[in-house]
Amino acid sequence: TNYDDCWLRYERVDDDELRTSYRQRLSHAYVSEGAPELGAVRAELGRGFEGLLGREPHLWQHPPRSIERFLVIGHPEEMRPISETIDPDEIWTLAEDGYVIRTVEWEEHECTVVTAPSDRGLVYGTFHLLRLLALGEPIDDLDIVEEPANNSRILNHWDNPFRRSVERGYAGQSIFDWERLPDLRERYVDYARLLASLGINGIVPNNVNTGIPSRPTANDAVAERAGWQLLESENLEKVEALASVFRRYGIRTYLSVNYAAPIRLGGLETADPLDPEVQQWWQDKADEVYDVIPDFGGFLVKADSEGQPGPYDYDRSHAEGANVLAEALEPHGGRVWWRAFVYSEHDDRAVQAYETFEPIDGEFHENVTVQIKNGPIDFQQREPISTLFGAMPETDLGCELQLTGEYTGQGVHATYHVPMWKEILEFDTYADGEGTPVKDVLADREGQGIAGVGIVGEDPNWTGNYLLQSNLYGFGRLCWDPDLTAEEITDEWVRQTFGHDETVVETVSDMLLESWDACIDYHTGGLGLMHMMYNGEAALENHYDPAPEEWPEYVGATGDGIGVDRTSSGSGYAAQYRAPLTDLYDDPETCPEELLLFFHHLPWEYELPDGTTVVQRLYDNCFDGVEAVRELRARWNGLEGRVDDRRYRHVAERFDEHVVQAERWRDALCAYFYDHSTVADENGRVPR
Ligand code: BDP
Repeated sequence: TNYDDCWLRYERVDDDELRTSYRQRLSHAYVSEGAPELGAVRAELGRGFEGLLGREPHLWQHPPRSIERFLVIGHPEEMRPISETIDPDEIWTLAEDGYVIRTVEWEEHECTVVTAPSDRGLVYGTFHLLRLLALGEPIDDLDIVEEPANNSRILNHWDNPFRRSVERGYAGQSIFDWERLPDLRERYVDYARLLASLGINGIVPNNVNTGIPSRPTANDAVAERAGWQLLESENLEKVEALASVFRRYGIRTYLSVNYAAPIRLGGLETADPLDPEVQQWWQDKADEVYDVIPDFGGFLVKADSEGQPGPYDYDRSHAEGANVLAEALEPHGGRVWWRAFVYSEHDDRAVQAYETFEPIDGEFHENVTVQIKNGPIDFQQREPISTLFGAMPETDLGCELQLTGEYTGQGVHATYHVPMWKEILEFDTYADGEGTPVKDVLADREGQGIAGVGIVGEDPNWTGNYLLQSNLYGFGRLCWDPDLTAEEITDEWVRQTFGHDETVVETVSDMLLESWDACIDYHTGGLGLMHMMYNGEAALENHYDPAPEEWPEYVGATGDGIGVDRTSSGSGYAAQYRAPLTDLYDDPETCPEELLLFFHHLPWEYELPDGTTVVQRLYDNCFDGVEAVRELRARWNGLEGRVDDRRYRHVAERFDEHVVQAERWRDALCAYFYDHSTVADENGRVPR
């Protein structure tokens, strides 16, 4: 193909001993048949072994008696080498998506067994085995038992059907070609493979902005966001075609739907969720969708947010709003993912999601998941963790993360999000006393999980900047196992992507792991400020260039100080946390420095614990951030000759631009801090 294989490159294993051992154990494969997922398993084995081992496996429909060692993939009870060596109860009691990979002795044979309670589990187990080979791990004595921590692991595409633009996409057009569907593209299969290799089990292929704003808008991007049309009867066949590809890889398809669909599609007068005709319309629509797509996942909804219609149009609560869809999906096993990203005119946007949702905890149907962005503002470089994760014990919750780098340098800056996501998932909410991190809140219940705003587009490398493939990889791995460390995930990605040259592995890993800190420093000054980007008048706002003066309410710069008072006595955001956190953030002496100005408005010359003033720290961090990016570039440049030329040059060019942009941010921010504070930089770097 003319696009990249990402981490599924399957390059030849060049260690002779390992390759020999892999070949001896795996060249003959007895693989169960039947389900479409097993077709995917066989295809992947063929592709993987051809690359890694230089030959496709011999596939058997019965145990190959004459072969000493072989691979067995199938369900327990179905195949003797499995049923006679592994207690089926062990498998049937695993989570549905779990699997076991084990070396067993069966009769005269040594078998490598991959088994699982579901077809999807067999897909995951197969990809895991291939990953072991790509990572050069020994496989002589395997005993791996895996279960995903999170039940739902979903990608949200902000892709606009029909025009194929991608909202906040920086890697070209949408890969989904709705005009041509139900005709399929090879690229769908390859995307499904990438996702399945990580254990992603759901996709929403269309933007949460589905068009039809309840208020008229001058924004012509809205006309492009015609996602509501996918629910039209004649388009469901297209959705099913796409779903049929993803289904083979264990991935369920969902749709973003527009809350006013009963009006727009059904010709009703209202979309009031308490109106019986509206309820009937959703039920009929759900029946129709499931007739065409029997394993349809459900609906994702952005309601009453940024011009999208919602229950507030009818004075109904968000629970009433979500429940009507939930009732329609319920008989079919579908689920509503209802976004908590709701805000309107308010002095402090940070407090709004909690004010909207916390009071209605417990009022949602069982098949509704409230999908909460990681922070209270909007995917900023670093935010405190949303108060809602600790505030809705009676509701199924999902965490929404952003893979695409809307605020972290888009397709240019090499900003790796995994360290940020670790910080989010490890954050202690105190929801159930000390030791209730976000990852446990999410893993606690079946109707929960993690959703990520996608990053791929038509670009040959999928993600704009090649290095940003790591964000898709890391997202999937963390959804599966949030206990993995950032270092482990990064090492896996680099080895599968660039091979095992230790200099490359170490250099690229360190670069990625340090990139987020640098990004925070030059984009924000590192003390919790945010939202200092340029918006612009264009159809879709820019959100890339610096413009600290554009959103004064988020920055709180005045002649006497900077930051926003969000303490209990300020906007009240800090008071939405559980008690120990409220106290922590309320007091500038205990508030973590990296969030200080998010919670407090402080004098420019307020002294930090080491004696440096706030304004001086802002200057210093901005300069340090640029230095760090220069350092990243230098380290990448040191890899010339160790990474193939095409990838080397592509990334090197991005780094040249990354440095330029980091300098622009530093200069714009420092000038702004100086203008308001009139305090000179001690080191004379900021023009006066
Ligand atoms: C903001 C994006 C906007 C999205 C919105 C959302 O700028 O394009 O539509 O989030 O999450 O960050 O709905």
